[in-house]
Amino acid sequence: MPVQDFEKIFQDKIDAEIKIEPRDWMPEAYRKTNIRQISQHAHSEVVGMLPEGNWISRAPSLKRKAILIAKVQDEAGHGLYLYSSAETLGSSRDEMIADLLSGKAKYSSIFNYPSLTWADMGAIGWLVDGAAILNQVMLCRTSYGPYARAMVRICKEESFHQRQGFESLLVLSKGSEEQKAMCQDAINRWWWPSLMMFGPKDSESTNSDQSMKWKIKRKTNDELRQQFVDMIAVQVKVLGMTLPDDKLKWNEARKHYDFGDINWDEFWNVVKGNGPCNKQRLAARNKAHDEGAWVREAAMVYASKKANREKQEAA
Ligand code: FAQ
Repeated sequence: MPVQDFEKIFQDKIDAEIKIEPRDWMPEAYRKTNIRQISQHAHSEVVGMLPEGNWISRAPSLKRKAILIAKVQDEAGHGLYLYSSAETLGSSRDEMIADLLSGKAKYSSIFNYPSLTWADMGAIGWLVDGAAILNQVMLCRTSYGPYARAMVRICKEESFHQRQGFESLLVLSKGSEEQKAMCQDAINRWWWPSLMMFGPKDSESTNSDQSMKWKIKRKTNDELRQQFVDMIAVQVKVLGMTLPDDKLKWNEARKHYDFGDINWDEFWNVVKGNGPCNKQRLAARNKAHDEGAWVREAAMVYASKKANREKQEAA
């Protein structure tokens, strides 16, 4: 069959909302862009543990500590589901991790900002997980089956993450003057980087057009960003706090909130590796990888001993 026929069958499936599965024929560019996006997503979950890991030993109560540990563990689990999903496309986990550790692979810009106070844990849950969920709810319907199925479980956990973040900020927002100020300061610092999580504006997004045709993405970067602004502009009022944007205003004609300009120079600077914590994040991942070498070696030896034993028992 000529390749055009394969391409037509593939696109017809996508148009009919039939999931693409690992053994199905797919264009090489579809495979590659899924590996790119899923592995970047997995790396984001793994690097995303670092800003929060920073506060586990300093959480203000046993309850907050238990919640934070559970959340950070969830992020590790998300990374694992996502690496497994990318592996079904023929990329090896070792390859993907090596690209992360060398700085070749991208991960979300947001995790290159420092977590300076306890209120940052609430702001990350509310804003960062909030932004992540909007994007990930759409990915539950992405066209590649293993990615879509991984996202269903991830979204359930992210939704708990966002609610715990909001609740934590709600407590601070009703506390002492210092706690209120800490809450507002965290919102001020995390607001603009959270908007950047959705990626460059649509006119600058190199992958969006093709990814929308292949239904890898179901909404554009700007559509999701607007949805996020509309959601948070309302929720911030419940906290009695403000967002650091003079131009934030309800637009009755558009039925959306207008908002100010994003600093795209800052975004690209962070994406290129020059954000406040890029070097620190990569150094932490490399250190963890080096120090975990003995665990990987032990697991391999155990697996091969177990396989030998099973072979002997079967003989
Ligand atoms: N940071 O053409 P587009 C989380 C790159 S998970 C860095 O628009 P695309 C959970 C992009 O890769 C957060 N780079 O790209 C959590 C591309 O470069 P490339 C992560 C970015 O793929 C919470 C170039 O710019 N979520 O937070 C960023 O169509 C709390 C051009 O951009 C996902 O990964 C950025 N923000 O759309 C964990 C979701 N934005 O690859 C711990 C899955 C763009 O051509 C604590 N990913 N770039 O060299 C996606 O939905 C998409 O990949 C987008 C970008 C929407 C992120």
